[in-house]
Amino acid sequence: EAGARGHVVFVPSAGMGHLLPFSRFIGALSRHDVDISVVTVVPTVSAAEADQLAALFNDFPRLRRIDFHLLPLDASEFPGADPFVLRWEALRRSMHLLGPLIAGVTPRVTAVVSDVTLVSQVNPIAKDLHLQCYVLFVSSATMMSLNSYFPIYLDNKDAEADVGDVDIPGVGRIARSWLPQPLLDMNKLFTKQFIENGRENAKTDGILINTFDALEPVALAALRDSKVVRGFPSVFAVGPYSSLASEMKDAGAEVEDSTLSWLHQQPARSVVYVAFGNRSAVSHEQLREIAAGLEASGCRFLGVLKTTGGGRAARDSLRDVLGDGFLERVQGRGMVTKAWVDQEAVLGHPAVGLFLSHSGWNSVTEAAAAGMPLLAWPRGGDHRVAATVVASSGVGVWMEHWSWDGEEWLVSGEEIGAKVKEMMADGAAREKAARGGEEAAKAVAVGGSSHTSMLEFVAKLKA
Ligand code: BUP
Repeated sequence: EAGARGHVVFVPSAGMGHLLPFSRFIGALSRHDVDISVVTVVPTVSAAEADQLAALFNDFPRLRRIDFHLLPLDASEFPGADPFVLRWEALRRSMHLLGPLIAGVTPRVTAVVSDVTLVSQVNPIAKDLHLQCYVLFVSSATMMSLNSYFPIYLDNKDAEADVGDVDIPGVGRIARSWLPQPLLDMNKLFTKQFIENGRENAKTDGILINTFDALEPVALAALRDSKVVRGFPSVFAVGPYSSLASEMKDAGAEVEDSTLSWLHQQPARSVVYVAFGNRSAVSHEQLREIAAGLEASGCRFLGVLKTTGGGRAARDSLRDVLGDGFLERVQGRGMVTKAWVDQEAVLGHPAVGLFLSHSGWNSVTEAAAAGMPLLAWPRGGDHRVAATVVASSGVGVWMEHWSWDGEEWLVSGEEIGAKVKEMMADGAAREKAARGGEEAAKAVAVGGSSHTSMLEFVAKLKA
């Protein structure tokens, strides 16, 4: 029965950017003396998510799995909505089924940890059952401050006026152009969810974030001092997370081991690693400019094209995307793959000297942990807010004038090549990033800020 151990039920949401940090945090929590259950929805939206869940349950056989069946959602209600946002909505509309499900679980559940996309549904259910409820936030502390403050910003602004720059108390200005762009449209499904969940954060028992004190000192202090939102609950900065042992092995045939064996043959810090996450499609035109830039830079490179989730690049052959002759011309010094690579291993590899990234939050924290300089080229979503952290923390450099997804103009190969070359030669940037990596290691070591935060969270679970 309940005992002093505590029994935590995790309620993850859809998308690798959500499931990866959830399973990595669950892995870290499993080292402590608590019972853990994971609410699991099948089928997952993408194959990568199914692999990730398999890796989690494989590595931690003591985890309990609570199968959750979704009510059908009429997708025609939301024309053009992103499949992941649609799944979030389906989850949200089925969440009332969660109460009875977790009320019947043994040992008795004591706390629920919800993805932020579901918290306005999950927190009231937890409160009804007299359970603690926490948010496991999958983006930055800066983004958490935007999410929690945005409803207040809207309440205070002239109702007729457009959304503009958002001045977050204690954090600073988030320019209108850095916001996730759906937020400019109040009718978007994403915006409605964002506002409802943003209001709910402050009503939970605490927020877990994949960050660490040295990475986002200002945003963390502002949240903890309740400058952003009055009466804000505890904020546990418990990152950066590490990947699970079998994350890669379980991905089976999709794993590209040859990327690592190729890296082993390259000189130290000679390779630019280029990856824009698994959701951020880049146009063929822009990909060709990136390819031309890498070729012109004279640097070695490893490029990962979006491989899962049905993006454009996933369906076309590399030759079609990159143009005739490119792969032949760069043979030996450039490798391009569509497979899922072990990004953590790549970023930790001595041959890699720079990460050209869309600055998805998981990628930013992985670069920070590896002490790898990051050249941030945000695409959409929360990437520009993450890029502000890249720039302010010294993890890397943000090319602020490089375009959004969907914008008409291209960044030229010439400009990309010149920047890459400059950063590869920038010893000061490398030093700064390396110092960030040392801070990250310190944070998660015994006595470090993230380790201490984790122990405080575990203690609250047992209280
Ligand atoms: Br692609 C790829 N290998 O080949 P982000 C990605 N990853 O390990 P997201 C691999 O996926 P958005 C690959 O290490 C990171 O943990 C990578 O998360 C891993 O971006 C994760 O960086 C990608 O948060 O896009 O989720 O692709 O931010 O738009 O949700």
